[in-house]
Amino acid sequence: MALPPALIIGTGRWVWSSLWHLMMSQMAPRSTSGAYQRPESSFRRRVYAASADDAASANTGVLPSSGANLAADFPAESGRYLLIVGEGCPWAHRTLVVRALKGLETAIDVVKVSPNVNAGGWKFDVPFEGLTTLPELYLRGQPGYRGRCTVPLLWDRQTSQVVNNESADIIVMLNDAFTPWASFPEQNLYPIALQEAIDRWNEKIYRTVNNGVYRCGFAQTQAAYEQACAELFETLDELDAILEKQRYVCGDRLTLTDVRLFTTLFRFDAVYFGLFKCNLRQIQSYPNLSAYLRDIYQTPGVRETCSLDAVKRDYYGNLFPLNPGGIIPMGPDALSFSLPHDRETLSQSHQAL
Ligand SMILES: N[C@@H](CCC(=O)N[C@@H](CS)C(=O)NCC(=O)O)C(=O)O
Repeated sequence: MALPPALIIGTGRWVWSSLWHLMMSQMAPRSTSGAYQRPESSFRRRVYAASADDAASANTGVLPSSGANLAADFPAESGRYLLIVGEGCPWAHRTLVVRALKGLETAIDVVKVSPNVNAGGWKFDVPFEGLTTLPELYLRGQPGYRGRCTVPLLWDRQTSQVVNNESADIIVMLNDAFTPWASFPEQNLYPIALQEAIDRWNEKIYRTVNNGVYRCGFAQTQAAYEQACAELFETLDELDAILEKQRYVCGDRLTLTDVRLFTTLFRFDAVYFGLFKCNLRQIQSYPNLSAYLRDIYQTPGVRETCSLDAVKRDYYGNLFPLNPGGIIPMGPDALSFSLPHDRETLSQSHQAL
């Protein structure tokens, strides 16, 4: 005799929602109100410019000061440091964009990881120094490490240590410390004159947009989701209005703020709109934000760091609690990023230096 449908439905809902809460609590730590709380990055050490003259700008105070002169620990050198990245990850993508804009390809190698579908976490695309997974590398750098094993990370080959695994720090170091080996040493994405505006925008855009999309997608209550979603679109509306009059967020030159905003906007319509329920509007329906997104995408070097297929594969294929069927949507069409943006005239200098 068949089971009554109500029993099947009730049991199925109970089992699935219990598992969902369990998996979400592992994947997305939350507050008591169900809001997503991103864990702090564990490694915040700094690569120092070999001499003060080498720094692209004086960025004292940007990274936590460690007191004594650490230049001896992590001096900038060509070929010594590695960036470990996952192509789908927006935080790792920031580091690839800055590396390309500064022209640091010969000074800093990149090693790629991909999601470890069944075990969770990241694994190397090609075994790295005899290791197959990213947690193994973190453990090599710090025996006994029990924190999260995230990308991006800056790895010191010479001392086998994780220098830093916070993208916000790494992009400042890439901008400042490696200028002697940069193909584009004049490219300064964090100029002193704009640092206050850059820091102010970064803080707001991080909270409401970069991490805001995660606060929507990883919310575990309706109220937490609605608050994150409202804050996200309030900032996007504000940015769209600002970008009507100026080419970049902090004026007429490209800065770290634009890089940080870009990697979230690039993923928005393909992933965050649907999977993370950020669906009050698509970026393509914002006239200025969408042209701005195309403008940065078409800045020399940036397009090569972008893979929409990898982004969709990593999010839809691996965030199991959000997409248990694992089906990857076909759209949107990445070709739209190459359409004209017509924003050159907004910039006095007419170029992105
Ligand atoms: N605040 C970090 C966040 C990095 C991060 O969360 N990366 C994700 C991929 S998008 C990750 O590696 N997650 C693996 C995990 O949490 O175990 C940064 O900006 O570098």
